[in-house]
Amino acid sequence: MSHTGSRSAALWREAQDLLPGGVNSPVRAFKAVGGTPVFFERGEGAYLFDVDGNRYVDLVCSWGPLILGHAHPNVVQAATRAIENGSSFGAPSPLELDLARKVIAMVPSIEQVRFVNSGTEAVMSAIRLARAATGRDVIVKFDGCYHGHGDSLLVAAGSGALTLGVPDSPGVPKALAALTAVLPYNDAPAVEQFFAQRGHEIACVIVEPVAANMGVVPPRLGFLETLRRVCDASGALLIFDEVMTGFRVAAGGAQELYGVRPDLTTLSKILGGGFPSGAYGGRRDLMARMSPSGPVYQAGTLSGNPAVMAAGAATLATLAQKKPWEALDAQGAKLEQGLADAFRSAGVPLTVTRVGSMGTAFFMGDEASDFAAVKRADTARFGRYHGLMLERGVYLPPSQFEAWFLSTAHDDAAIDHVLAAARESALVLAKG
Ligand code: KE4
Repeated sequence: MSHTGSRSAALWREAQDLLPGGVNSPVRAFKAVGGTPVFFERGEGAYLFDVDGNRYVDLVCSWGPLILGHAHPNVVQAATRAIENGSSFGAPSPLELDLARKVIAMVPSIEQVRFVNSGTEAVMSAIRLARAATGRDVIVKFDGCYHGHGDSLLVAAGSGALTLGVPDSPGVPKALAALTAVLPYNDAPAVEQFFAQRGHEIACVIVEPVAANMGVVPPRLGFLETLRRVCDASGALLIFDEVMTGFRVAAGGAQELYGVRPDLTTLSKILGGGFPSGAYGGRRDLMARMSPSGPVYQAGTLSGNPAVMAAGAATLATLAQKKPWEALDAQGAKLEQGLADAFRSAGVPLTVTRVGSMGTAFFMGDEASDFAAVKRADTARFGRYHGLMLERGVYLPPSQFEAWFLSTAHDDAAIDHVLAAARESALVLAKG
């Protein structure tokens, strides 16, 4: 199967003229894996169909939102009904209360919630709130974690553990980056040391409770508890960025799975059922500070959009009814074990990490416990693997440092197809 079929290739040539780098989000351009992006025109359940009629098992699921698979009838019906009544009112509607009730019921630490339109916007707003609530400017993030493209988060680790950050993109002011400290993920002693020296300066710690933007790296035992403890001791707020893990790893996300409660939570992806969405929420005393109930400003023309609220509510209602998390974990385990077996028997080093229905296959032999470790993965070999799997009808995220996702539509037939393709690909890679 040629995945660079004539129509995809032609569209890709035109795309590069119309859009910077040919895409609307960088990772889609296949730069990390080589080859040219595939253009899709339809999704159905666990499958994507490209513009040349090729079918793929989709392990990207729009980077997480599609936990019910593509075009789930409950979501399609809800969004269609909503939009038939008009696409936007720019005013309150019952639909936003419907989704708010569901979010507050499902996410343990959320007492009040505000909807926005992306994960980036949710994170930017939560950080502004934390800075306002504490009167402090310095924030802490972790190496290898991604929290959207807000300036304060596009920051790399400074030279020493106690120094503050440096811009990770042109256009981010040095002065702003210097207000972000970047610590090593899963390194509780480094967190303790930093807070012992500078805890009184910190507005918040923001963390992916399961890191998934360096590939999936689960939290070490006690790491999240350490964050909770140092925040309590220093007066800093703890923000769980559950854009990926929210509603994915458990009904109440990672904070339910690991039993650690943040002060604020950011959400997106599954929240909107595949529509542009975002939310931040948490303790009522904190959220009350947001305009117009309080002085902290944040606004959005299409926040609480009726079609988005309807799609999100249908998604969460379907999850609450099906309670699919054990079944998703079982399918994830089947995929993890099958991949490990395929590459072990081919003699190709592979480390598979996973939490429920999200995981990563790192092309390396040692443990994937933090950013320094996963950076040793063989990205060239991953690039070849990505192409081999694409030719065998499997659409993997086009980067070694991303997660694969399963949906409730990924039945045994879909998983078996992926594992058959992986066995063939492993043998090809073993030949060098
Ligand atoms: P958006 O602004 O892209 O909706 O969300 C940003 C964001 C925030 N927090 C976490 C934990 C995230 O994973 C993301 C976005 N995730 C990436 C996937 N690694 C989106 C894919 C892309 O950038 O195209």
